[in-house]
Amino acid sequence: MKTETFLVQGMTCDGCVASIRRALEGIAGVKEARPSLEKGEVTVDYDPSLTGETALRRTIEAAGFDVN
Ligand code: 9UX
Repeated sequence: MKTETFLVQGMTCDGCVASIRRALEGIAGVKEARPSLEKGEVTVDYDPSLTGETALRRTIEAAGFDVN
């Protein structure tokens, strides 16, 4: 298991938090996604043999947020 934290821009309410969590937890290999509205971050626990940083990043962007 690997844990990675991404800075997310545009996550401004609990609806955003829920959709980011749902999008990331829909990826095979993602065990848990924990967005923080206060910090503007999302921390993801995932199995690096099933997914990776690029796929996670693209999923956050596809959900409508900027990530760095
Ligand atoms: Mo809240 Mo986020 O109404 O795109 S869901 S701002």
